[in-house]
Amino acid sequence: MPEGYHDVEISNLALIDACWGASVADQVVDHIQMRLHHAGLRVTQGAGRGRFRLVCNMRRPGVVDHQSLAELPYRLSAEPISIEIAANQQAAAVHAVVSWEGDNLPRYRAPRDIQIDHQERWFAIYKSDMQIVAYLFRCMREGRLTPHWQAVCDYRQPEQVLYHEGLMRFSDASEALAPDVVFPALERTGLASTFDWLMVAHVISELEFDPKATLGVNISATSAHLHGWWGSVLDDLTRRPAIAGRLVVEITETEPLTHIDDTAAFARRLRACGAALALDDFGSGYTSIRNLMQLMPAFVKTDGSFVNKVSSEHLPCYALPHLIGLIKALGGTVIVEGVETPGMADLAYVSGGVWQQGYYHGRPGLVRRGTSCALPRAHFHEKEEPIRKWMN
Ligand code: G
Ligand code: MN
Repeated sequence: MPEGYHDVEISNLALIDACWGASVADQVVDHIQMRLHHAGLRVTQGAGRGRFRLVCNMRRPGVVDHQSLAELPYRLSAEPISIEIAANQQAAAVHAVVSWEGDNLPRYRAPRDIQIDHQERWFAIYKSDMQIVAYLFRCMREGRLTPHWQAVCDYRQPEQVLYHEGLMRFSDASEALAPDVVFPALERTGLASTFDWLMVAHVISELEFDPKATLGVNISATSAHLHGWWGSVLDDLTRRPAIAGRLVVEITETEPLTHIDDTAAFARRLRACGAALALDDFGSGYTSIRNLMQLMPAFVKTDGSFVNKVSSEHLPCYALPHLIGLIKALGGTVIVEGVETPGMADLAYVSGGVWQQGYYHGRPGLVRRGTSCALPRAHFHEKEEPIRKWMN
């Protein structure tokens, strides 16, 4: 939570009003107000509709602690607000995107940006996105999402596993919603960080449950900072090094990491508590070498397109060994993603990629196969200052 901010706002209230009308917007305001009361907070009306001033004495123990305040916007955002009657549709719900006012959070996409990004199409996109995310959060609450695990294997001994990456899937196999529809909807509505918070909690509880597992969790760039829910999670991990040492956090640059100093501060705290950072889909999207040097991730996962292009019969592209060489020269451990065939596995290996992930080694599944070794501790784990290898 940004120091000194006691004001929260429903940042998608105008959008809810435009899409579903004023009475639904009023219902959303009432719901959030009620939830704030239930959280034990005294609330006064902030400057404007959908804005609340939290009147609480944070020094008085037992009233409300700093950590639960930091998580408050995410808890409120994850809470579905039924609009069944207003929408005249069974199970229809919306989510209020609750955030601290004052914009201290590193800002990536916010709900309001959808209007700028999609102009006259925004209305239809927003309604459909909200329907998707409301359904997703409902499935999560009702246990209708199942974690699937995909191993990162050693090419030479595929039963040797670096870690298993966790991927949430709908339990119902006939579910038509695919991850490449769900995740962009989460990003566009501003609810990706709330989903990440639930996912990280889930993977940590899986680590508690299975002391032999080493597990990876994906978070979006929007969640990679210390101003939101990570503070209390990292405090908890610091107290439990046996859990932290088995956790890998994967960040994808679906958005350019414009708040790189915030992301780097997060990366340092993560390393300090013994967990590992992985930069996902490297080489696609907005990846920059400079970011790699600032974040010093233990693992860098090359985007699946690279191994795919090396093995392409028409127009092969031989960037993979150079990309792997670059990452290694900078001090990272490489994971080659998207290995689908024995030929691709061989090519990735001769390109320098010992650690591999992809359908050839195993699809994401319910059962975790193979044995995890302790995560290799790169030498920069020991030091706080950027090592020469990364910064030169
Ligand atoms: O961005 P990230 O690498 O975390 O995405 C993982 C996604 O990639 C999952 O949806 C997973 O099912 C998919 N995936 C895993 N292995 C392969 C593969 O070998 N080929 C392709 N095309 N997709 C894969
Ligand atoms: Mn990943």
